[in-house]
Amino acid sequence: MAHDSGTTVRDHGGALALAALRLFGVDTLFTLSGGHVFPLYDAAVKRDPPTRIVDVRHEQTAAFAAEGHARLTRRPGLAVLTAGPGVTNGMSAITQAYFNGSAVVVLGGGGPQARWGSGSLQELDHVPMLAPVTKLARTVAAVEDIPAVVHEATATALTPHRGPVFVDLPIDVVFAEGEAAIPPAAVPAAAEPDPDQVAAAARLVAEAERPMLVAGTDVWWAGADAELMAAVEHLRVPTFLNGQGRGCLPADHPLAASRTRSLLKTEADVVVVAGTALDFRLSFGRFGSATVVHLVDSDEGRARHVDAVTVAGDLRRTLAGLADYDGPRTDHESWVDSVRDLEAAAAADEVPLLAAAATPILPTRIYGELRKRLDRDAVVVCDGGDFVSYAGKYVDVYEPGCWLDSGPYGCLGTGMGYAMAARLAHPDRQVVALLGDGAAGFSLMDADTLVRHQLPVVMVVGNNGIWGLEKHPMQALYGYDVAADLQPGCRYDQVVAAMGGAGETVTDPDQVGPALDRGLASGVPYLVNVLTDPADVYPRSSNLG
Ligand SMILES: Cc1ncc(C[n+]2csc(CCOP(=O)(O)OP(=O)(O)O)c2C)c(N)n1
Ligand SMILES: [Mg+2]
Repeated sequence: MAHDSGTTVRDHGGALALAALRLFGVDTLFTLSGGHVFPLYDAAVKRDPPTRIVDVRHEQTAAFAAEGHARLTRRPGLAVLTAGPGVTNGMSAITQAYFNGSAVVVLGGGGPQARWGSGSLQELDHVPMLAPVTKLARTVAAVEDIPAVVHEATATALTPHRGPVFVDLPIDVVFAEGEAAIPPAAVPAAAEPDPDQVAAAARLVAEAERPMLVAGTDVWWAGADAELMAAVEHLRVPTFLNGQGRGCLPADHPLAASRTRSLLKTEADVVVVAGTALDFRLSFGRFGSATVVHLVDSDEGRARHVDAVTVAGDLRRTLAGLADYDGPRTDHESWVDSVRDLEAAAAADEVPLLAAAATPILPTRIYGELRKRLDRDAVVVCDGGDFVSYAGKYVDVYEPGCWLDSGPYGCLGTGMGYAMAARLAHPDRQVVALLGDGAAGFSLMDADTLVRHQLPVVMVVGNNGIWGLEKHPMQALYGYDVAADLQPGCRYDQVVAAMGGAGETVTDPDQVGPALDRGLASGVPYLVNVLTDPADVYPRSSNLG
């Protein structure tokens, strides 16, 4: 039975919840089994159209997968977590979604309302824990209220500034039957930016001598990639991309920059930051003496710690306004040319590192081989420390929605969740998950989920046998390190093979490329375990994330 918007439905709570979500385009749920949430499974299987159930091995993977799915499809990602430990296991991933502004809906099972306080199995009041890391956290008290609450929560998740929401469904509420209307899926529009402020921001950029722009995650969520390109082409601004902004301007666009970040602090006189926070990744919004223009998707995005010329509202309209600017302007061509020359020189300097023949293998060699093999629309997932810092530097992104990193919360353990989300969102593309050996340990058991659900991805482990991003700094600070070593040469490929996938260990730099080829051609979850040099330290400078 299909549930149409506006129709009144009589059904159990699970069916009422999924009916409300279906109208927002939710067709997949990520979960790990628990009796408290059985009605949601029943609805997923028996109501029409069915909702795909991806059952994982740890709830953090379910919540990371829901976030990854949301970030790649720009539809709400759905995680269904059972009461108590199911919900608490999802907390880090939900928090990461909060920091990333990702539209994730978490439906939690809950202990029975009728016996609340008597010590039921897995009874925990989730809402006070979830409230600080969600846009909305609510317990539904009556089955008839489920569609309205789920609808309000989903619309809230999708409203800029986006973020996760949590709806608690007590077991006696979700198993009950009730009658309720399914509200139509109307997502409130983003606020209109003030046209005078948009014009003033455009003029600042147009009249600058050496403007630069950084575009981030919310540009992609706003669907504003075309407007971004039009704006920077019209105003002639060298542009960096970070987070989910990567690919909104193709890496080989003449105005795309990635290797000259230090110019933001040393040369730029106006820095425009669009759709991302002025956080540690952007030196807290301080760029030498440059005037900072901050384009944010909502009032909550206004930075309080730094003075910036801020325009709040729909980023599509704001960027379209920049593209329409027709006032006075300064010629930027020599500036654009000088940035392009510096970018080309920096890229030329990288060539020997990308081809390095050293043994143990340098991480840069892995990226050199990967760059030759990645399609323009490949989806790349990053989970780790130093190893994936190189990805930020050397993986060029050509299309929007092709990149999943952890974002400013920096939680390790995303790998398998993000990888399965990528494969589900893009069944026909290359999906490559780059994993530190430490990071891999958080989620590798969920390679089993990739196998069971036939979700082939290539995993590449930069296996330096250490928690490199912690070991090297501890050495630098204390002259010794502790709690920073892993098993050298550990056979993570055999872990995946044991679960029904495949893989291999690589120690010869000339075998990295052929191993990647075998992985990409295998059609199964395939782990390329590359033993890398533990002495290699990522050269840390300004980090745009
Ligand atoms: C859940 C979580 N625990 C701990 C950390 C702290 N941390 C950040 S990077 C890092 C080391 C990662 O090691 P690995 O994945 O092996 O990558 P490498 O730096 O060795 O390339 C650690 C432990 C974190 N960010 N998230
Ligand atoms: Mg490591």
